[in-house]
Amino acid sequence: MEKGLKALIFDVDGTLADNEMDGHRVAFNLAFRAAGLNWHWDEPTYHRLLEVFGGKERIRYFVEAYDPRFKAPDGLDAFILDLHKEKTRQYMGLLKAGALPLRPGVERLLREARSAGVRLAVASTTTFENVTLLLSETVGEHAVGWFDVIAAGDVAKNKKPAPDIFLHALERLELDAAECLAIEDTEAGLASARAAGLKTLITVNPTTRHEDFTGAVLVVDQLGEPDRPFEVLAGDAGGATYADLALLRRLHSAE
Ligand code: XBP
Repeated sequence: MEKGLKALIFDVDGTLADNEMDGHRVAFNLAFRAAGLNWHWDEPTYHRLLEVFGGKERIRYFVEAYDPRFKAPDGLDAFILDLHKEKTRQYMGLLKAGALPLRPGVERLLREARSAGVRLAVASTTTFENVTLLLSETVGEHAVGWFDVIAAGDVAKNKKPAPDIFLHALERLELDAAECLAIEDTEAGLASARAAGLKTLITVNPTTRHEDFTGAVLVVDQLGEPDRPFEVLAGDAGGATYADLALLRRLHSAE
């Protein structure tokens, strides 16, 4: 039996904001410089590193793959924790400077869902405070309260593409996967959401456009606005030109 759409579960990085290359990457590099390291992640390098989800996991992978002889004075775990704290501080500085706006259609869709009584949640790999600050710096502090659940960072043991973070969000929403729709921007995010049983809409960004999104209910280049139509990359938008709740309900109820 078809269940109605009760909640939208959003990924954050790349989905709410196009913030990987100009946000997280920049913050990692600023943290490396502040720590006196000669590491620098240029765009092609970061593109490859994006296969590893989670900032701390990404740093660890980088050390092992690119600088295996690196020795941290008090051990690698403590070093990564400190370096990642500095990266979060730098990233929050970029958010406060207004460097990272929301993607087209995001705020409109959040408002529409709220006024229709469709609940909102986040399932993200990034640090919790990065999510709340992104919302308060873009929409306003009140927007944090729009979300019933912000599942973020290390609350999930296994990061995407494992389903843990979406399962955690569903548990806290006290909803079945069949009552929700996920919105993601990456192949790993799609795999994570689908493994949790969620139908998933994909809004690609330049970094993820060429990934494999087989299994998504629709793939578009952005959520779009009435005066800024999206491009449909895969699936059937039924003539819609932007993602509103009517389209999301149709996608959710389709077999
Ligand atoms: C994106 C990520 C994050 C950020 C870095 O995950 O992998 O790790 O790049 O954030 P998602 P932190 O698409 O699930 O939001 O450094 O705070 O981990």
